[in-house]
Amino acid sequence: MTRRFQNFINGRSIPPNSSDWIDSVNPATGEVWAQIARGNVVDVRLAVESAKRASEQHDWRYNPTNRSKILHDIADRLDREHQKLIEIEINDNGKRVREVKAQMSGLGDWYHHFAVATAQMEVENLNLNLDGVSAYLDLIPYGVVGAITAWNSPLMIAAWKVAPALAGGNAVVIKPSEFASASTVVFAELLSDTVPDGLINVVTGYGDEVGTAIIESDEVKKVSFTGSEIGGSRVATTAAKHVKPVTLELGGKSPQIVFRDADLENAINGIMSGIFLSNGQSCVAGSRLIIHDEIKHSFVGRLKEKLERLQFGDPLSEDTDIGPIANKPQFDKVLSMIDRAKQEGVKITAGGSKKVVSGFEGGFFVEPTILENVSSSNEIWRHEVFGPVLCVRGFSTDDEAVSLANDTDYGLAAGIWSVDEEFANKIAAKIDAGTVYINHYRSVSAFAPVGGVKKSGYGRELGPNAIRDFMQEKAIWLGKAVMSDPFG
Ligand code: TXE
Repeated sequence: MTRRFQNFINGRSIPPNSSDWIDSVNPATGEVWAQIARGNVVDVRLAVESAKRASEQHDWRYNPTNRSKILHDIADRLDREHQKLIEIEINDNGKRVREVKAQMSGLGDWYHHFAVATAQMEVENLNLNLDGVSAYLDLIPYGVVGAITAWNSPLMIAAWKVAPALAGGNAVVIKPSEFASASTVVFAELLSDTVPDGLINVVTGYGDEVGTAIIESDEVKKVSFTGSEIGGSRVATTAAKHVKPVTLELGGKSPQIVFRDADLENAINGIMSGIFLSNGQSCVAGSRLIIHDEIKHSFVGRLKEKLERLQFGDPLSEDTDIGPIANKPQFDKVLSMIDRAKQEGVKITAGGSKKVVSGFEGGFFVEPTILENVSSSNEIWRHEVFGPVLCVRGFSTDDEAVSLANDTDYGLAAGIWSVDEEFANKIAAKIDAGTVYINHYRSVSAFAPVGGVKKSGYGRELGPNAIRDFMQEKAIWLGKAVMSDPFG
């Protein structure tokens, strides 16, 4: 019997109202390893009602000290038991165990961070610069927050929404990607005796069924989405009909600019980390290398040498450098985009094909790929692949480098490699992106906001405003003097 992952509502695992299930395919084998509940609007209604009740509990809504304690309890539980989540997530999205271990061992840190942050929040008195009145700012929870997540890093993406949302006095209904839902369900089950019933609910299923039902529910007052541009646009459209705020963490086509004076070993590691770790399945993947003409050939040559040494294999093995692409649609998308690039005259300098891995013949493996002779009109330059595909273009002047970097409809992240930090900061100021890394790439911290400009979405996650983004400001005024007769 295939293992089944049910919805998690009001502190319990329950089967889907539809009695229908969706197969989960292990991308390393291409075989079904589990099934998830095919949730529907009835499940969503149950989850939202449960979340509403939990969010209205006095000791939750009005007691940040209690919220801080529960967030610390969540973090402690994850610190102790995150190992139970590792294999589950890898079975779903094929990410390498070395990366997933690191992500899961740090999962509790996101909840610790917001446990501390919520305890530090203070009432803010407003300087009205008016006589006879004073005012202060009250921050009130939305109540029920919908969190819609993607398959590339399900539990880290969920943590960036759930931890600040709970810190802000809300309850959440999470809809993970139908391609990788299992670890989110197990996460909620793991916390069942740590978190008051109803604060964390998980309804699995399709985006246009469960996702839409969450957004359309009257009691869901805010939606936080991570996924594709088209998914985000549909989410925002549905939300707009219900006058509901959304945060959109969408795709990117992030540039990495390497100047002549760069520390090339450092830059090579930064480029490899940016596009070939996680098979480039990261929102901030540095998929466009923009490099000075004088160093391009040798730099690309060294990248190729590094790629040739990488080992394909079982994502559960510590020896594996390259695991499978996360799911079949994504596997097909990556290969078809490479094929179309070839037809458009792009040159394949490395990789470019699927890889048959011994023992994993049914897996979705793709060779790390380097493309040259790319022009601004090529699809591969304009659109997110979300795969291990690096486009390379040269430049001769600094202005040309900036112009190429900004030659995109997206603006999530960018990398700048130059030992002249003053110069690098001047370039960073000209780059349209939510995050710019200088002589570094891809790190994240709860203290630094994450998010994009242009078609990479809007709103931010993490950073100094993360909790406030899940709360609403209410100005409370106090009259200090008798009001004069307005018609006197
Ligand atoms: O995204 P989707 P997918 C990009 C990447 C990838 C593409 C598709 O380019 O190739 O998106 O990936 C839910 N109403 N990124 O399929 O479809 C859906 O069920 C409500 C970049 O994962 O956007 C899932 O839970 N919900 C991104 C979530 O949205 C809807 C990370 C994401 O699914 C919905 C992942 C709807 N109409 C993919 N449509 C990043 N920047 O990190 C879908 N969903």
